[in-house]
Amino acid sequence: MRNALGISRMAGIHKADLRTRVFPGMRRHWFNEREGDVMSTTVENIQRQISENPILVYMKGTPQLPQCGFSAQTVQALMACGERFAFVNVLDNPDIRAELPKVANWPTFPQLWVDGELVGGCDIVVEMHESGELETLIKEAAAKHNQTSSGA
Ligand SMILES: N[C@@H](CCC(=O)N[C@@H](CS)C(=O)NCC(=O)O)C(=O)O
Repeated sequence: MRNALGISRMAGIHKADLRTRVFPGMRRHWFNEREGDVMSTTVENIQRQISENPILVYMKGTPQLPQCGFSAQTVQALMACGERFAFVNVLDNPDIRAELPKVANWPTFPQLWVDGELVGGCDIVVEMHESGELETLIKEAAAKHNQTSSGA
């Protein structure tokens, strides 16, 4: 599914928001927040998160401690793919919880975004996981990103 944000890659280097974290746990990294990000609007922060993180899930709670069954099922499917992904806990970010459904044209959480595009919520992710489609999508996104970041 195409997202409604019309996001394009942003020029320059942006460090991810503090509130965007990378899972799985043993290799987890917390990114430093750019000073300027404090001045950004919520929509700008969302756009940056989506453009900087090839595999990103907006969820309730954290991958270790999901606070909703839909988010739990989604991260379980995602973790089964074995690739690093970023998450944003919308319970810690009420501004993002309020804005993202409007700009994404998707009313609920979780939301999985891959390569700047909205894949869908729990039902779609679980269905794709069962068909094997999710793993293919995630592996391809991770491989493409690894290639790009190694300068290949
Ligand atoms: N069928 C949806 C279920 C998700 C859902 O209903 N989420 C609700 C409850 S967690 C939600 O995000 N409501 C809006 C909100 O809490 O901000 C899916 O596939 O993701």
